Order: sequence, then C-alpha cells, then structure tokens
Amino acid sequence: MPATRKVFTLAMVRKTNSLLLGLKKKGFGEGKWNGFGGKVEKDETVSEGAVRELEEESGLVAKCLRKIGILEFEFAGDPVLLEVHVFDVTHYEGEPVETEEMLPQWFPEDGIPYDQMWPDDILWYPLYLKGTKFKGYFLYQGHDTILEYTLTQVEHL
Ligand code: 6U4
Ligand code: NA
Ligand code: NA
Repeated sequence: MPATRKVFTLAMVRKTNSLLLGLKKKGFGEGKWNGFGGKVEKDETVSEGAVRELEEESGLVAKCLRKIGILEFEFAGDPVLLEVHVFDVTHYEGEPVETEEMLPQWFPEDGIPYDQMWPDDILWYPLYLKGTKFKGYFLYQGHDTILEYTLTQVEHL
C-alpha cells in the first residue's frame, strides 16, 4: 500500500501528425523519450506546474493546456505513488531548444520510438492520439516491467 503520493505533470506537445518528445538526459527516466514535466511545487497549481516544467525542459511557453489523462505509477517495494497529470498542448510560443534535462525532437505519429520509452506509453498513447481521455494505474517492477495495470477511457477527469 503506497504511503505517500507525489503529483507530477506531463505535457504532450503536438502539431499536425507529429509529436514533440524529449530524450531525458538525467534523473528519473534517463535515456527514455518522454513528454515534458516534473514535480508540482507546493506554491503552484497542477496547470501552473505543467507550464513551468514544459518551459524549463523545452523552452516552449504553453498557451493552452487541455487535461487529457491521469496516470498512477507504483513501483514494487516503494511506498511512493506517482500521480501524473497529462496535458495536451497544441498552442504554444517559441521553438524547442535543448536544455540541461531534455533533448527535444519531433516524431511522426506513426514513428513514435516506443522501444525507447516507458513501457506504459505504448498502451495509452493510442488513446491520447485519438483524443480520448483516460485514467490508468501501472504497477512496475523496476523501470522496465509492468506487473499489472488498468487503463480506462473516461468522459471527464
Ligand atoms: P527534478 O528532481 O526537479 O529534477 P522534476 O523535473 O521535477 O525532477 P522528474 O523529471 O523526475 O521531475 O519528473 C518525471 C517525469 O516523468 C514527469 O513528467 C512524469 C514522467 N513520468 C514518470 N513516470 C512515467 C511513466 N511511467 N511514463 C511516462 N511518463 C512518466 O510516460
Ligand atoms: Na522533469
Ligand atoms: Na522540478
């Protein structure tokens, strides 16, 4: 049973038929392609955290955020539950730049590098890409194996 819950953001940046992913250069998820995000701070809302982390990691300033999913991650033997709020970002200012944490790159929607991503991504990206809202729970063993999961489409988050 998880004893503490930590709230994170994940911003998915999209333009026609392509998706911006960042190669995480250090820290949690190092070496994986992922959306942009991080921990929500005490003095900010989840949306504010999403905007701040996206700018810190990619240089982009989000102009519109749409909440599209909530994902919970538990790691076997670890009492911390990660609650990740996923946002779709289609309007933003600026151009992606490499930062200390991330190397951004555009990928075509039919060329997403799932084999170099968190293993849950291949499960929920299809829902995201077709515009369905979703809730998921994933229990990991280490960072590569999903022991069990649930994933459901929802009308509201
Ligand atoms: P600090 O400690 O400040 O460097 P911070 O940037 O706040 O870290 P970080 O990078 O550890 O937080 O946040 C983890 C990021 O990875 C968040 O955007 C959520 C995302 N994430 C975590 N588990 C994930 C998973 N299984 N699948 C996925 N994204 C995940 O697609
Ligand atoms: Na981060
Ligand atoms: Na952070």
